[in-house]
Amino acid sequence: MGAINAVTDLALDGDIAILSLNSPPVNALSQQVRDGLVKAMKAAVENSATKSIVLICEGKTFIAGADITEFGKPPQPPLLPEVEAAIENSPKPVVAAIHGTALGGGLEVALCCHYRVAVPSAKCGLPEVNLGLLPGAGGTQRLPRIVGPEQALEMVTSGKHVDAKTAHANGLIDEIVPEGELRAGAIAYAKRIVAEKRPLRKVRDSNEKVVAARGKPQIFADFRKTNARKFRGFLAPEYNIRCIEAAVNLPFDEGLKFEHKLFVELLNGTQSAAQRYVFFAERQVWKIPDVPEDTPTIPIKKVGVIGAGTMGGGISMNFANVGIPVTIVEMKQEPLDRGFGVIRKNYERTAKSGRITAADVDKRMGLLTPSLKLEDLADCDLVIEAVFENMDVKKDVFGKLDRIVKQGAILATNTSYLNVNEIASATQRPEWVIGLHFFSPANVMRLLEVVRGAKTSKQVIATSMQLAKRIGKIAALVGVCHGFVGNRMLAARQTQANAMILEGAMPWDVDKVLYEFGMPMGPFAMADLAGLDIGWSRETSKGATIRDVLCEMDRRGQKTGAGFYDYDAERNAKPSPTSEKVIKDFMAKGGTTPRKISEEEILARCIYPMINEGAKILEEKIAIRPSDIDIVWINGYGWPVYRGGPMFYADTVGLTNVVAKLKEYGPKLGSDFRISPLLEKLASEGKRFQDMK
Ligand code: 3H9
Repeated sequence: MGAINAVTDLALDGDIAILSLNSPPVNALSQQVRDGLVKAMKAAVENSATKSIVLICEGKTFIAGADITEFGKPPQPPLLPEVEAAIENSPKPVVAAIHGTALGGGLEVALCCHYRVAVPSAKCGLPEVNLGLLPGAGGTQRLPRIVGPEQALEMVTSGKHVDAKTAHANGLIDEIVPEGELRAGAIAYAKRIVAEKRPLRKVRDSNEKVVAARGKPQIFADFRKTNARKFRGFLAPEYNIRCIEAAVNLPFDEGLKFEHKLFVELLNGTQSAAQRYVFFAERQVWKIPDVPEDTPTIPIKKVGVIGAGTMGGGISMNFANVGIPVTIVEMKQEPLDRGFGVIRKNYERTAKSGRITAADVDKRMGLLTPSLKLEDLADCDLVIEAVFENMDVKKDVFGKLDRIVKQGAILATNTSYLNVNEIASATQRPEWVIGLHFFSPANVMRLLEVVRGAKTSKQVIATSMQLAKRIGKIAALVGVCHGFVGNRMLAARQTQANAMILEGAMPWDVDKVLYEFGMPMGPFAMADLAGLDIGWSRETSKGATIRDVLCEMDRRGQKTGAGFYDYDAERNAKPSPTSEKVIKDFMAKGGTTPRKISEEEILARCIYPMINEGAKILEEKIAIRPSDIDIVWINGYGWPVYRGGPMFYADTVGLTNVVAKLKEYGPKLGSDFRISPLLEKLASEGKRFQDMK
């Protein structure tokens, strides 16, 4: 008894052995933890004074899974199945005592215990799918034996955590013990098991639920069909489904073998490598080298938003959702009323779907105050401007805000392109000015680009990042340049997409390639969705671009039923003979003979110039690290997570290949195109973006 190793301890409480783990931050199953568990189990079993064993964790959580940092390195014994066998085959009952989260390998270990107790705040889940994996230590075989194949399918493919109450109801947890009394509750439970001489219950032996689903392939066919859109492009959900199918159709040990085979395949594949990379990227993005974590922040108790349009309304909802009151200012009553109407409708739609209650709608609406006067923003702690994208207009607004808003408040612009330093120069307090670039629809999209001006104070940056977390966003800190990180790279892609439709590719050819690559839609479908007339006016239109001509023909995108595509009443897109003619006429006028452009060229010319732009962004220190760029693209533009973002993707392609292709297509990329020196340097040194320090 006593310390087994640095992270494992065994103690006696009467005849109950308490096996406790203490491996911060999340008690992940590192080699040391696995080793400790095997040794501690052996010691507990061999100790004649022990009748039962309680497995419990110190710190904020039960075991949160395998140690993800060990993946991709040679496995070090003892492996997880050995740990599990030591527990499951113990002749003395083992009780898992769960608090925080029992996730992945953590839940798999708990499933090898003979009984499980948890506090009400605990959660269980198999989130491996989010890392491009499947539960590879028996989870796919044991879980359906407890909760049934339907619920198991849902849990392993969504990765969602189940709360203790639900877990108790579906048999995953045997007993809920009072909050804060886990240890005592688990010991009491273990004593009861011993006193009542309960059997050594092994999940692996419980076949009732899986047998009941045998011969019903429809369960799986239906599940695949319902989720086809959500799973598009991902390998892991399908592999998880196959494993649950195996649990239903194969004996336990064969199911385990099948699971192991598929797990290894996923683990060695690029998708999981990408998704594991994203897991860490999402955590890195909050870390700002020159803004320490203990930088003081400003309490944000009241927010002002200027503009009740799509952006302003969406931005305001984020704050109301977390209980922060917002004053929304418009210049005229009519757009103000319209904006409030749209917000209410949005909330009501969410309420209808059951995600919030009718009372929530009223509460959130009650936090929003309409106003026609900037003066009403005087006592706000943060004011976000979401007015027309024009420098003069923005400077005018900031000049006024500077005079009206109290000192010590953050003045933020939601500009998506403009120079935040110039906007800040319209005030006497540029250190209080920052860009908060929300993505449309602002109440839905997870990304926030926090744009640091040359003079923005660290306190303002720290507050903005903290606030982003509070409203459920993922924030990337970026520097000032035209379009910041996301839109600047988007422009590089758009230039090529526009060029290619003047060389012979049709908009739907380009879109198809990007859709198949995994993007939610291609650039032309996206333009149609956004509206081709953004920033366009009939008065100034010169008919110089295809977009000009389409707008002049009132083909302004989905909202007018036509743009690059034709749309039916349900807004289904069809390739349009009209826009095809517009494009061909354009080419004829320019004397271009259309040529067949291969899918490979379309992909390379869309993606590689983006990567090149990303490299320039790094050179200019507009982004802190390559993975921040990937976070922007995944969360702001729907870049497929299983490709890890453009910079990670470049690493998988190999930077020398990227450079070679950029050189090959060079003459077609436009006279302004230059290869980034950083990209060339990394390529010539055989390095990856991930190797940048
Ligand atoms: C698995 O189990 C495979 C098995 O089926 C099969 C094996 C054969 N490993 O998120 P936080 C770090 S796959 C290593 O900010 P929170 C994290 O990087 C695994 N490190 O805290 C961060 O480090 P830093 C299945 C991990 O309170 C720190 O811990 N399990 C791991 O917001 C704090 O993390 C999962 O996928 C790990 N497993 O959330 C669970 N987990 O401070 C993944 C975390 O240096 N983890 N770290 O940035 C989570 O979902 C959340 O971390 C959790 C806590 C909910 C636990």
